Amino acid sequence: MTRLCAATLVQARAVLPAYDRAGVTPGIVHLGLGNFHRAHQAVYTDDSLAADPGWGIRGVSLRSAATTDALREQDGLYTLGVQDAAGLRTRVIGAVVAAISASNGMGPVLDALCDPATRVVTMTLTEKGYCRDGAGDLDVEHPDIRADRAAPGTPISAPGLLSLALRLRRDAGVAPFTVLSCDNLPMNGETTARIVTQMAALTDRRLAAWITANVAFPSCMVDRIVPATTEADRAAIAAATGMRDAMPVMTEPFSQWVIEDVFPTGRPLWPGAQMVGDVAPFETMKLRMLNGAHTTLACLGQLLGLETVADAMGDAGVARLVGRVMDQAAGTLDMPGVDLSAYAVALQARFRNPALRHATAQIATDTSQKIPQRLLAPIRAAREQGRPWDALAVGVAAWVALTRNLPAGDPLADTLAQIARTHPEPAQHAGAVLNLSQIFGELTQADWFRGPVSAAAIRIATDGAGAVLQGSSAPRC
Ligand code: CS2
Repeated sequence: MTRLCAATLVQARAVLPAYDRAGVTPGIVHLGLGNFHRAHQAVYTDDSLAADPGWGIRGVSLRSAATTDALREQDGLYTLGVQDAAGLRTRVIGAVVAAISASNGMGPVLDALCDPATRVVTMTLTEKGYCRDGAGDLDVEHPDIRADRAAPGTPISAPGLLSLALRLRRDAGVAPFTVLSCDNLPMNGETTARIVTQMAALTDRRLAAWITANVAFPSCMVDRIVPATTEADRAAIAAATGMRDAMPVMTEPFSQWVIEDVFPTGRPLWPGAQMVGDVAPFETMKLRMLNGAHTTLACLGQLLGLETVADAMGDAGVARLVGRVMDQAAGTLDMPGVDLSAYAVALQARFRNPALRHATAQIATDTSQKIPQRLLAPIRAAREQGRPWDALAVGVAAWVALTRNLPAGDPLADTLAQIARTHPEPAQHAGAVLNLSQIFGELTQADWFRGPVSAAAIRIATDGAGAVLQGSSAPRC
């Protein structure tokens, strides 16, 4: 079967780029060339290129070369498969004009970042890529940050790379780029600004001040469900398009991007994105209602042996709890004019999408990094407002129970494995996990929180996750 690439593009049975790719020039560098970026920001950018071809994306993989190697063989082209009960729609995305891996050295990455044509740097690093400590500041003891402090000219962390690129641009008299974090972090713009300036300050205080004065870090809320691609997905794309594509991405019809419109160096049109003055309410809504429910459902799904989100939603007890998580999260929000019940109904329909095989194991990855913004923040808010939070507590308890057998990969995996080894008894285990201040902060000392969460975790460990899914046996808060 013919491989998708520039020369064969016209043969693909799919919607093709609506612009002449030869005329596209790079304007964006994206750090973290994973599936999410390719199904989200790259699609909005693809929609912009007919009107303004100056915003091609140079995509960077910071860790592995597998994605960039495969994309280079396809001249950056890949198929987007949009799936729901109605079937599969395919479209070839042409916005990625170069694919660069950092695994063979940062030179080419720095060249792209320092190119004056690069006016916007977007990133999807996942939560752990920001190297934050429990308070949300740069973790100066993080192994990557320690390495970058010792050798700032050859960074391996994203904060180190951005801080060096901004220094090189300042020294060369080139205007800085705008930095747009597209990760599921609260105040992702502010968070990125903080870690990058703190990184700069470790070696050059004047650079930190220059960044604060000159670099824009808008926040944004991103939303689209994008499962990891499977062999079956590749086969389905090949059957639909008639082309072999090593790098297709499957997703849902829904897509949302809410962006704080602060781009002193310009930006693509990004049709369909919502440009706003303050992203925070959208971000909080999505983190608590969608991602909080996702994390709860993923941990329960893992405990119950339910492989995908749709499978988990097919379990009446899990589905009921997911609805209650969304209700309780919604109760903590202040969103005048937004119908949060309708939002919850729409989210549950998206979770039930029978065509998407979104693995609960995928969402359960790195949960230690996700729990604070997704579940602890709404628990704190609900408690302050005197609202119920027992369903939110089940999500935390499910994770605590899950860490008794956590697969490797979580940044806290070693610590959690040691706790599981040294505290085999469920009550002691829950107590020791809830002592982790880098996750739970002041909640480590709060009996009102520890009591119900450890009761539910003990129940799960002794009687199984099904035991906390009956409404009456959920912890009383
Ligand atoms: C998920 C998100 O993997 C996860 O943690 O909760 O990737 C989720 O699918 C997206 O945020 C949806 O926009």
